[in-house]
Amino acid sequence: MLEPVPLHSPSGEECLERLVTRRFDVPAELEARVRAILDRVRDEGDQAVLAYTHQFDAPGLRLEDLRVPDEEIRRARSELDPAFLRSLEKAAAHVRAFHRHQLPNSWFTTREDGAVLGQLVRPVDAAGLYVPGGQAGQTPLVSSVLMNALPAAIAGVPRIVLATPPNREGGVHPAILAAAAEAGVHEVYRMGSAWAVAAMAFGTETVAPVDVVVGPGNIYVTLAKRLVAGTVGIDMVAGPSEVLVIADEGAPAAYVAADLLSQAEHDPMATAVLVTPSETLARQAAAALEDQLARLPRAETARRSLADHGLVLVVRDLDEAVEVANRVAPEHLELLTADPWALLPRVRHAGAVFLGPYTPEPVGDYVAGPNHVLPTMGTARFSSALGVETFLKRSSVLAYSAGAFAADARDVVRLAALEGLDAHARSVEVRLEGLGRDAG
Ligand code: HSO
Ligand code: ZN
Repeated sequence: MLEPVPLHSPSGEECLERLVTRRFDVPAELEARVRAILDRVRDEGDQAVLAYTHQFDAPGLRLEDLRVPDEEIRRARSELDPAFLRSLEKAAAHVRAFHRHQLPNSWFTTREDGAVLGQLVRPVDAAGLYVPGGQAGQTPLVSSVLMNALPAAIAGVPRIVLATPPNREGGVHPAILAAAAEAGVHEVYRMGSAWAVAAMAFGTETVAPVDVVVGPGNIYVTLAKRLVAGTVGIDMVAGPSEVLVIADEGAPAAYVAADLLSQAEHDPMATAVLVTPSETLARQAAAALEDQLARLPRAETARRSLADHGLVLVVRDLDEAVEVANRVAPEHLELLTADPWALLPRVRHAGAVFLGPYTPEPVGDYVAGPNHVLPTMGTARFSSALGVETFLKRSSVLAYSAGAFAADARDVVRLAALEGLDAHARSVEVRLEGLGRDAG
C-alpha cells in the first residue's frame, strides 16, 4: 500500500528530492559490453549481426537474409483483425495531422545594404527506427512505429528503415509490419538490440547507413543509441515511462489510480506520482491502487514500479502542486482538477500535459496525435517530444552584394586581426582591392 506522504515532513522532502534528482545510471561494464558489440558490427558487418541474432534472438535458426521481403509486409494486413487496422489507420491520420503543424518553413530576408540571409530546412537522407519485438514476454509496440516513422515521413525523409528483432521462428509480428506499411517505412530488417542500432548507424553489406536513429528499446538499445550519437543523430536517451498526476478533491480516485497504473505497468523502473492538496483523495487513490492492481495482468511489474518509484504526495495547495511538477519535469503531466486550464500557464517543464478527466495519458499514447516519444528523467527541462524537427536540419544561406560587402569588409578585417587570423583578413582584402580597381 502506498502511504500518502505530506510534502512538509522530513520524509516528504526526501522523497521529492530523490524524484527530482533521478538519473539514468548505467553500470560501466554494461557500457563496455555494448561498445564491443558496436565495434564488432562496424568491423564485420552482416556476419556479426547474423551471429548475434542467432545467438540471442533465434537460437537454432539460420537466417539467410536480414531484410523482410516486401511481399511479407504487404501480406501482414490480411493476418490482422479489420477493426485493429481501422484503429491503426485512425491513429496514423491523427498523428499525421498533428505533426504537419510542426513543419517549419525555409526563410530569406534582404537587409537594407543588399545582403540576402536565410535558412534552408532540409530532411536527412535516411532515418532508422528501432522497434522492440513482439515475442513472448515483450509487447509489439505498434504505436511506436507510427510515432517514430510518421514524423520522418512528414519531414520528407526519402528513406525510412525499420529494425525489429525476429521471433524464435525468424518472423516479425504482422502488426508491426502493417504499422510500418501504414507509416510509409521503406525497408524492414529483422535484427534487434544493440547490433541493430550499430547496423543502421554504421551500415553493413545489406543495410545502407542512416543519418538519424530513433525509437524505444531496452537498456542495450538505449546505450547503443547513446554511443552512436554524434556519428548519427538520435531522438533522445529515453528512460522508463513517468507520469505525475495533479488532482484535487473532486477528481475520481478510480481515474487517478488507473492513470498511475497505466505508466506503472510499463516497467518496474517506471515512475508514477500523485500530487494533491486533498488528504482524502490521497487516501482514496492509494486504496483504489491496491484494488485495481489485484485485477491487472501485469500486476507484478506495476507493483514493483509503485513500490520502488511510486509516490503519493500531499501538498498545501494547487500552486504548490504545480511547483512540484515543475521541479520533477515529468514525461507526462495530468491535470485532474476542477479548472485544469487555470493551472496550465504555470506549467514550465513537462513532456506532455493532459487536461481534464477525459484526457487520460493513454489517449496520447495511441490516438490523439501528439507524439508519445517524450523526454524522461527530468530532461523536459531542456528538451521536447520527438517531432518532425528530429529529422530536419537547417542550413544557413548568405549572399552579399558588392555594396553589402563594402559596408562590412573593414569590420571583418578588424575582427580577424584581433584573432590573429591573417588569411581571413586577406580573403576580404583581396576583394576590397578588386572593388577599388573596378571603381577606379
Ligand atoms: N507511455 C509510453 C508509450 C507507450 N505506451 C507505447 C503504450 N505504448 C511512453 O511514453
Ligand atoms: Zn504508455
